[in-house]
Amino acid sequence: IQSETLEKIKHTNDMKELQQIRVAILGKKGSLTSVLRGMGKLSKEERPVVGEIANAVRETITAAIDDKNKKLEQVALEAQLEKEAIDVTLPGRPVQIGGPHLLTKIVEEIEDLFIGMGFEVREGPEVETDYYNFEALNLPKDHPARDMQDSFYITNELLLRTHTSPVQARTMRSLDGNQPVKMICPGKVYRRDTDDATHSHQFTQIEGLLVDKNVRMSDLKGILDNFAKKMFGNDREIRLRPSFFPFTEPSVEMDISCKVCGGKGCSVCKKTGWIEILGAGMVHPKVLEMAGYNPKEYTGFAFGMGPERIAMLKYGVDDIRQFYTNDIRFLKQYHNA
Ligand code: FA5
Repeated sequence: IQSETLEKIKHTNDMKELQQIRVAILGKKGSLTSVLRGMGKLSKEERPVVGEIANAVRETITAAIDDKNKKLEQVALEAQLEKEAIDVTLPGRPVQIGGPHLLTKIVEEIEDLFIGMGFEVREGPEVETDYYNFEALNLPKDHPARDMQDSFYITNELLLRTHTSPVQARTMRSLDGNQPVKMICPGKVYRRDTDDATHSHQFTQIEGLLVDKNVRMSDLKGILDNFAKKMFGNDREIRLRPSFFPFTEPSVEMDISCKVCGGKGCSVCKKTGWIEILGAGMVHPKVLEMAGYNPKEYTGFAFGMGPERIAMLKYGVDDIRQFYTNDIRFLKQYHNA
């Protein structure tokens, strides 16, 4: 047994095989184990002689297995170290540096501009009640102007807000009807619009609201003019067109001349030379009243703009879908803008 086993141990290079050898000889049913078990059948004289030999064989084999095991472990460790060696001379992988999304930057820029004019920044829920999205803004359930904004309804009374104007009503309601308001509210809005170069079913708006005693249309015009000049520079033209919103009276829309074509007409401005960027007007007396303000004492103006369109104008982006398709090549262009 001894010479045969030592030979096997010598020739194996595998830890599993070594373990098998150990089991075959020294295991419960191993050949040496059965010799030792069979000792009882031997005569008194034979027992110590065979016992001594068997023990010596066991010790020799155990030592040989342990020794081989250590050697195999050493070989395995060396192989692993070699495999995992780090080549410090290899060049490192370039780190991709991220940056804020162009839209985030524009919204922050607009916020800073209005904060500079004394406005505070507020927020409101994206899942809105029918009441705040429409009714509190003078759009009762059967009002035809509701058709102007096809909406994503969740239940009969809950919908994804179609504009940031409900935050006007929420802000006024949160006060006691006797405090001036000067706030802007940026946020996401949702409409069942068909996506094209200038329309997206989800986009951003920034609402503005100023309520105080003696607020006039000329105040609105002054603020909008200041905003447009700071945002686009003195060389860009703006125009106010009369418009209609149920929550403002009178209402206007502000257009700005198209930078891409210089006012001549292109696909961005649908060949008109102008792009509509915001709606505005004097807060309707009914809206003030529903929010707890006395319209004889308080007046106000409000506006709502689309920062995507503003970014498109400022940076000559020709498709609104670029903001939402996450093409890293597009986004990277504006990291240092
Ligand atoms: C409104 O949403 C009014 N709540 C704005 C308002 C506020 C008027 C306060 C008066 C007082 P309108 O639907 O026109 O208005 O949208 C306002 C702006 O959002 C538009 O000028 C445009 O810049 C942007 N906008 C509208 N629809 C889309 C769209 N589908 N994709 C991208 N931008 C859009």
